[in-house]
Amino acid sequence: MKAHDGMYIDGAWRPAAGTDTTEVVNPADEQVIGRVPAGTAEDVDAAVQAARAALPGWAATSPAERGAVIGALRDALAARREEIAETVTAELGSPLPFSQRVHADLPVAVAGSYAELAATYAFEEKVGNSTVHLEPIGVVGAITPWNYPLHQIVAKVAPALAAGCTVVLKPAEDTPLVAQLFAEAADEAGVPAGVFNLVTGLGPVAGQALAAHDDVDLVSFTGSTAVGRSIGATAGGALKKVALELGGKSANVILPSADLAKAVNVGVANVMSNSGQTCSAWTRMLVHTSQYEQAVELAAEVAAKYGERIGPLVNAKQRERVRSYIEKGVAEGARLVTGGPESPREQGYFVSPTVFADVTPGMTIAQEEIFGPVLSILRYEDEEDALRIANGTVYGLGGAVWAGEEAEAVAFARRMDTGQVDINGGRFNPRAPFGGYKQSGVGRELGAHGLAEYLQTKSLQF
Ligand code: TXE
Repeated sequence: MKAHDGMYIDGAWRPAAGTDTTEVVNPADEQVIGRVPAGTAEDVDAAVQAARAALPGWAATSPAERGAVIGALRDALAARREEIAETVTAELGSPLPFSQRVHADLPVAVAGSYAELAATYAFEEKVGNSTVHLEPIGVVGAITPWNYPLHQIVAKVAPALAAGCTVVLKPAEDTPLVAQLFAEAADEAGVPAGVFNLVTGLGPVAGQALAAHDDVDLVSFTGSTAVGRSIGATAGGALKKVALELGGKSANVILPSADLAKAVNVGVANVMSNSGQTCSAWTRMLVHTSQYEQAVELAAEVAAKYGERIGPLVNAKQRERVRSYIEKGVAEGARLVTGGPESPREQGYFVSPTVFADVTPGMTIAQEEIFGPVLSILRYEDEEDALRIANGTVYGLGGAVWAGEEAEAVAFARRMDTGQVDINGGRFNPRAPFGGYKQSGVGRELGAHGLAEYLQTKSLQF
């Protein structure tokens, strides 16, 4: 795989300050496929300085000009669809069709939405005798994870650029190659020097330096709740703005009036997708006691079919983590109906699609984010019980409700403490705000709400 041996700073690939590198490993066969520089505080500082210097010029461009640049970025990403998909397949391990359809195409849709929004967003409002100006917040430090590596980058960089901000990106160490491709696309699209900068490297070194940098105005982070909490504390201490997109333990609530087979089929597919490495995955299926055994049987059947179709987990650490959760599920008395902790293949970080029945709300596998292809099926007695279980975790990111009538599902969804709910299998909307209630995060990404995160308001009174 092609890998740059420098950082993209101030519009050019420059040698890193230090000589350390990180390996990129293909999780499907455990082979090293590339090496990228491991950034230090010095690299981060150079990138932040470039972003600071470029800020006045970029902030002064018209929204239409910014929209045109983001449109060109969208086109540059679209033109690289195959290269992006192959790169994500190599460093994340997802099957190529999924990489094409999701990892490559979704960021193109998101970039396209911000090309439009930049040009149409109301950056100026009139309120009585005042005009309110929505101005860029400044230099953004973006720290992204590996699970949807390009989507997570575009979901931060595109709205930041639309707002008139400049950016320093520290992508996940497992998936730096697609981040380098993004930098190439930004360069090709005519994003001016210093407006977008890339520093690869380790979280506790380069990520930490970026989050703590005095000259960063907003830190936008997606990743684990533990790291998010520490970034939030650092940023809060420095009184800088923070946007956090963290973990989830989303409930898929199947009401008795629903089409059970459809709800179970789609529900299992949702959890197995991307090998379960989706923060909003519906990892808890809630089924009425009268339909419980039927749902369990069907879920096990559907999950077993995913055996050959899902990719590995991203790295050995994640595989161990998922395995230990599966072992904990068994130890705490849940009923393993398919899958298990054993590796289904000799090579690669694979975990079998796994379904647990007889999961009770207090069990670890019903409370903590597993981030693997593991579904917990819980039983409820009535609607109030279902609501209590659905809302009974520290998280509130995604969710689903299925019912015979849409109105019944909507009424239930309105009572859920969560940032988004799919009604009867609703499709993901890249223009609708995405983010969490409770410990799932702070702020929103995507669409106009996502753009608003990168703005600050100034009122002029007349
Ligand atoms: O996340 P980390 P990991 C959850 C999921 C997963 C768990 C661990 O449950 O099993 O997190 O994954 C950077 N200062 N999610 O260890 O470490 C890191 O380099 C600044 C949910 O991979 O949070 C990477 O760029 N940055 C999730 C990013 O943070 C630091 C997606 C995420 O890595 C840092 C991924 C530090 N001290 C994992 N330490 C979601 N919400 O979608 C690490 N990083």
